[in-house]
Amino acid sequence: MNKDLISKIKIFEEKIKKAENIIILPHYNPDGDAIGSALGLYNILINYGKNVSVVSPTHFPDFLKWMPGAKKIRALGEKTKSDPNVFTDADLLIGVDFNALNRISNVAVRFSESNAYKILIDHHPDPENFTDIIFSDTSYSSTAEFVYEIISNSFLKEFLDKNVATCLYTGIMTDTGSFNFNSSNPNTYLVVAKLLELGINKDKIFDEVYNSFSVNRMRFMGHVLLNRMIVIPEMKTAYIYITAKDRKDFKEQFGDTENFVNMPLAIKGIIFSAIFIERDNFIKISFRSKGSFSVNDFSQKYFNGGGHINAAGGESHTSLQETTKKFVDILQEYKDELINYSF
Ligand SMILES: [Mn+2]
Repeated sequence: MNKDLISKIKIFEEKIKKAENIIILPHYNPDGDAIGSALGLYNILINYGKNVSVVSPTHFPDFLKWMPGAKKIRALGEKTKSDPNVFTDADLLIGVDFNALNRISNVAVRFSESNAYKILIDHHPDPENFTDIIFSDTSYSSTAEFVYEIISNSFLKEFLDKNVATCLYTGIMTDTGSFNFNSSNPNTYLVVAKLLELGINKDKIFDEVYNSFSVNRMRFMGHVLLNRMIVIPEMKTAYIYITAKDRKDFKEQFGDTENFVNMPLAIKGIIFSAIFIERDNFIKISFRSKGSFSVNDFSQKYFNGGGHINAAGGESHTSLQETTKKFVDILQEYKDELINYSF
């Protein structure tokens, strides 16, 4: 382990020991890695006897609600922008799985104004400097894997148990699409081996996360694949659009459109996929790619977003139709890069 990481872990240990009230924060609309990392830390700090809570800027998906500690998560909403008390009593804030203040939009101001000591643990590229220390390393599959690395090299190691391991495994599993991407680093499997030794039931975790759809969600998916997916084979690209009416017709529940964006990548020859969802005030966008084509760059440049090389988010404030037209027009500029992509 490098010196820098060792010295940061020392600070982490000191701050944990000293803290009287710790709040752990995932990003808004948290995914399995954000909640898994937050609850992994939460459970180990509970085991150590700390006063700790997880505050999520927004709701989190039902398929994560079985996780140990999930019922204790305080999920906020946009209204909390005006709640001055969110972090009042905390003397240590730990952000997980985000690299910029705007990823906790509705509590960003409260977070920066808080006098608490701030730690960030993340694996996204180019983190902003808004905490006292940053654990940032893109070589980890997931923030959960990084959290394991930190706690297993600290005094907290002795408080690792099955609950902690279950949460961290969920983070690694979901951020790698069950070890289909983001998971070429051997360290990921060394960590998974350690988590298995702690007694996790990996088959059950998979079942809880992935086999938990409602009938409506399955029919919604069928509709989307049949009627809302546009394939552009000469660009090795496919995209999906979802209208506000679609969401209403299929009684969309929070999290229902999760993973839709990955589906076109299952088509032979498709290496770039996008989804455009008509939300109440804007178009929510996600991008996925295979190999060398960077959706992080693509989204940063044209759709006010970012993320990782193969997975990124974005947004648009024009109509759904205009947004997809813009997307298709821009694609032309990337023709060579798309056709000559490499794994
Ligand atoms: Mn992550």
